[in-house]
Amino acid sequence: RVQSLPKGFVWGGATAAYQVEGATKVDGKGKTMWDDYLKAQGRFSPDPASDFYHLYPEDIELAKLYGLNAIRVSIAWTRIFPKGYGEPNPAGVAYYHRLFKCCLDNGITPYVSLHHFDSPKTLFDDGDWLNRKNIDYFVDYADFCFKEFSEVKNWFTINELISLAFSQYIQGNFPPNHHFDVTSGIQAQHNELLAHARAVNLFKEKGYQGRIGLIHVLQPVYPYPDTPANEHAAALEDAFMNRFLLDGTFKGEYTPETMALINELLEANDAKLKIEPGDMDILKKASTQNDYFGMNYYQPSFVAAYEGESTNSFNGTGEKGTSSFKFQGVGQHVKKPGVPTTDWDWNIYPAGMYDMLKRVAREYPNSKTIYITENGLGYKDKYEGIGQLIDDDKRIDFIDQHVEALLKARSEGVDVQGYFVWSLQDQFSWANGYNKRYGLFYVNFETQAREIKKSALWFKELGQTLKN
Ligand code: BGP
Repeated sequence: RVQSLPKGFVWGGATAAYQVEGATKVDGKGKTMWDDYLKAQGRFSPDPASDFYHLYPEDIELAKLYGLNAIRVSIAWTRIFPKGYGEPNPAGVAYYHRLFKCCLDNGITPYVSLHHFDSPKTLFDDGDWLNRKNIDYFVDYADFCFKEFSEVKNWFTINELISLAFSQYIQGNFPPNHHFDVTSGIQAQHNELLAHARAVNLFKEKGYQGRIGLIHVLQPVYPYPDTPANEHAAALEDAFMNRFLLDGTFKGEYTPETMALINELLEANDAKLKIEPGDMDILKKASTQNDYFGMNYYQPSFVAAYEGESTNSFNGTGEKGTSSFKFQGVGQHVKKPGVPTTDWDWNIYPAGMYDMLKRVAREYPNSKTIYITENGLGYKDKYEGIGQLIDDDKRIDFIDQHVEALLKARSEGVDVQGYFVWSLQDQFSWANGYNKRYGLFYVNFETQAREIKKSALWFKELGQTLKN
């Protein structure tokens, strides 16, 4: 077990606006790409989620009580600009000032993302990130927030560019539910990178105070079994999931080696990427100006070569063994014996975090300081009644092993300065609903009462080592 945290370590919990706030129809909020979609789907509602819109003082208080010194939150674009652009909505602006004040008053530093999977519905209908006009609107929104919320000193532009592109256009579990639409999948990645880069360049040009970066979820891809053909499959998937975005972010170019892999993957799928004149200059300029890097880590994939047609099935119910993923001309996901998986078929593999931290530090020095901005275990926690401690030893083991991997990388020179558990409290999961819980604090979604999990006690104990 991890015994103590390094001095000055950021020890936080993560949330995202749409997953915790609820209150999707109040105070002038505009619709996101999710509202009508979830309603039509009829599986679960984003209201009231964890009702963080009203209960944030309680959750911040809990964070403080249980030894956290930081929180990740995101601003809902549609609370500020209900249509994504136009006149700002004063009630939305006021809400975030109240939230940030509450964090700061309690000694909880807010780390704030501008986009966490919740594109405004109006812009989504117009093509979302595939429409370059979206980039202009995003930059205007970012500029407004930088200026308005000067109490925020730690910014992230976009959360998990790949998850959005991949879930929307490849895996098909986020709206608009395309499967293996590879052209859109790669184009969305490039366009999101441009939006990020333009926001960073603007932040620096205008001399805003504070730090800025973005968040990538990194998913190491290992060949299994380790043969030359499977190694190549792993390299192809890695290029699509990690390398293209890391290159674009921290090198300001897609290197020839990266593009060779990407082009092979595009050709195998009859797909195209369009880069317009000037795009690469924007990426280049931003590539050295990120102040830090937020790395989310959950799991690796194990991959074997695959030449058949693309097909997949997404496990969004927690019925173990129901997922599959086969990507034409790229590879197929396989299970590696001995690697445990969750009920949602996610591999549990802490060494993957270590490998990725080392790789980023080695290959992308412009990433500078790294924070683990999400890591955690989705689990069907069992409610024990009001005031009863919830036993989540599995989660403690998971977090403990990952923090250990982080500290190992750190002891070998990787500049990693913080860890945010996903998630602070139980919340709404985009494609899985409410039975996939991640929180340190249990949320009774019927009553909105919070209960303490054992993992919160564990978190507190380690948090206390920061005070010594
Ligand atoms: C990340 C997202 C989060 C969150 C988490 C867990 O990709 O940034 O928003 O939901 O993964 O994923 P899930 O809810 O699908 O289990």
